[in-house]
Amino acid sequence: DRSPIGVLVMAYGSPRSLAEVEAYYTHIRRGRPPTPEQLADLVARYRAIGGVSPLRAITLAQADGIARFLADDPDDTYRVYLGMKHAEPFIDQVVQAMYADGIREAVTLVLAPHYSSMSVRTYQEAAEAAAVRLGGPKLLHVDHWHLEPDFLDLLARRVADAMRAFPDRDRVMVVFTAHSLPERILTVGDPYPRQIRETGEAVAERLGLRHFAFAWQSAGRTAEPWLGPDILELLPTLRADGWNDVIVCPAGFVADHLEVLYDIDIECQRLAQRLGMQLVRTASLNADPAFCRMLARVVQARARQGG
Ligand code: FEC
Repeated sequence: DRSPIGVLVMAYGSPRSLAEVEAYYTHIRRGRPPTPEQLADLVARYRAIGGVSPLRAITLAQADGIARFLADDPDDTYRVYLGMKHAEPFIDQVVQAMYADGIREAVTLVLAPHYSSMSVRTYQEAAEAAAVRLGGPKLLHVDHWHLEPDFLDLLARRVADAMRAFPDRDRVMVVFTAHSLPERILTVGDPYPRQIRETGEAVAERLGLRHFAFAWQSAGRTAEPWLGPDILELLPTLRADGWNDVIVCPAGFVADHLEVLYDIDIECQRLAQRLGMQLVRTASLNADPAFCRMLARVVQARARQGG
C-alpha cells in the first residue's frame, strides 16, 4: 500500500476578477501595496485584455492534462496538486494539503521552462519552507525543461505556423522573448539568460532559421536596471536595419496571459504598426495535449530518478 507520488505543479497565478487585482499586485510586491496610479495602470491593462486573464483557466487545464497522462502510468500512481505563487491556492497551502493527504514524496514542476534564482527557485523555496515546517513531503524538484525535445518541437511548429503569414521566410526575423529580470541576476551567474538562448538556438536549428534574435519583455516597473534589450527597444533597431517582417515567439511563457496578450499583442503590436512592420506572435502552448504529455514525461523521469 505505497502512497501515491505527489506532483506539485506550480504556476504564477492570476486575479479571478478586477476586484482581486489590488491584493494580487500587493502580493507580487511582497506585501507593499501599489500606489493608486500603479493600481489603475494595472487594472487598465487587465481591462484591455477583457477584464480577467485567461491564465488561471489555462493553468488548471494544463494541470488536468498532466494528471490525465500520469493516470496512464502502468507502474506508479501519481496525485497531482496545483499551487500558485501569487494567488490562491498558494503553494504553502497546497503543500499542507499534500501532507494531510499522506503524500510522502512529491515531484515539483514549475510551468516555466527556464531556471532562475528569481523565478523557479522562488517557487521551490515556497514549497520547501512549508515542507520543512510540516516535516514532509520530500520534494524532488524539476529545475528546468527548456531543452526537452518535445518542447522544442512544439515551439518550432508554432514558429513554422507563424511563418505562413509571410511570403518570403528569408526576410522574416524571429525574435525569441522571455520575461526580463533585474540585471543583478548576472552577478550570481544565474543560468536564465543562457537557457533562454539555448531554447531559441535549438528551435532555430530545427527550422534551419538564418535570422533570429533575442529580446526581453515585460520588465518590472522598479528603479533598478532590468535585463535588456527590451522587445520595445529592439523593434526600432530591426526596422532601421531593414527588417519589416517579425515573428515574436514568447519562449519563456507557456500560456496566454497579461504579459502575452497585453505586452506583445497590444503594446508591442501598436509599436510595430507605428513602425510600419508586420508582427506575428506565435500561438501559446496552453493546454495542448502534446505539451501536457511532455510535462507528464518530465515528471515521470524525475520521479524515477528519485533523490
Ligand atoms: O495574466 C496574468 O494575470 C498574470 C501574468 C503574469 C505572468 C508573469 C510572469 C513572470 N513574472 C516574472 C517576474 C516578475 C517580477 C516582477 C513582476 C511583476 C508583475 C506584475 C504583474 C505580473 N508580474 Fe510577473 N507575471 C505576470 C504579471 N513579475 C501584473 C506587477 C505589475 C508589473 O510590473 O507589470 C516585479 C516585482 C516587483 O515589483 O518587485 C520580478 C517572471 C515571470 C515568468 C516566469 C514565471 O511564470 O514564473 C520571471 C505570467
